[in-house]
Amino acid sequence: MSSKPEILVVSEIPQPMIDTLECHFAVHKFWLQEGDAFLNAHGGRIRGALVRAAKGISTALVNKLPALEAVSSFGVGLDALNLPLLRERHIHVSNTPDVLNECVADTALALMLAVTRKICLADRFARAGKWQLEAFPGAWKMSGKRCGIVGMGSIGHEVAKRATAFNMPIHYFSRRKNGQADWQHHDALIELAKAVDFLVLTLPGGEATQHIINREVLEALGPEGIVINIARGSVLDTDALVTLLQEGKLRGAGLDVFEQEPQIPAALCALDNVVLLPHIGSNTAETRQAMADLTITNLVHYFQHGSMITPA
Ligand code: 8YV
Repeated sequence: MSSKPEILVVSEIPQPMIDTLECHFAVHKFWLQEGDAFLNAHGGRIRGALVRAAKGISTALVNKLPALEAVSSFGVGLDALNLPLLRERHIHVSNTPDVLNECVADTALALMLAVTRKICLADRFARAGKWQLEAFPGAWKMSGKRCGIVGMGSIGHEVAKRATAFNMPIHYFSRRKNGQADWQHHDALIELAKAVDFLVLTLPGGEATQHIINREVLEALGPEGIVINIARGSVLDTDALVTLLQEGKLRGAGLDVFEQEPQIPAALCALDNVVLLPHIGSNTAETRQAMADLTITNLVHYFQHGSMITPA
């Protein structure tokens, strides 16, 4: 029997991460196990868990791990964790802040450009040989348009810096007035939506922000407005978004995250004025490596020193 601490990797992660983890821990791959049978046999010895931020760990599973001491999350979002329960049980929790800010912000800008300049449609048009038969329809300019950012955390700041390079005035909504002096802070989401051309969602998911971008906010954005979501599917009322897009009451949307991902509503797929991504905001080799290193280091540090490097 190994003397290494036993940990549970809850959802599938890349094999190189498993290989590194196995240097330090007895690793159980939960996604390959028969849930109850596995938990009956091993649940009482699991001391650490590694989870993917977008999937988290269910309350039911936490409750079946009585020896759990530490949860290390691969990603920055904490909305898929039951933090009150974990805190009540004095379970240490970490995530991977900052290392993914640049790539997630890059993804926001990629979506903004893709929607306004119809990049994906143009690619499909070119590949289908339509160029020889007809001209590609006109698109819209992005540079100089007003960029509204919802949530001015570290990712919001990176989006603002990039949008500034496109000569876009920055407006934002956040609890605190924490942007640069020349960025316009708005106390109300509706006011922000009325003042901008783009609404870029960079706020955390969870109960407090569930459907915060509702029909009223989207209507305030107006028929020339574009919604970009690189946060969580839960922050945006998808039904309202689809209805307004279908009715021509919004110009378009660029979405990296969805309410029921990996499922994407057929009504969204049927629209030409949306660009849809399979939650790839942080998915570059460089950033995923940095996230993997930090996720693993947090667990190793906890079991060596009793604390995590980036506690949540
Ligand atoms: C990742 C994320 O796609 O950091 C987050 O909160 O959602 C993304 O960076 C995901 O966590 C990787 O599993």
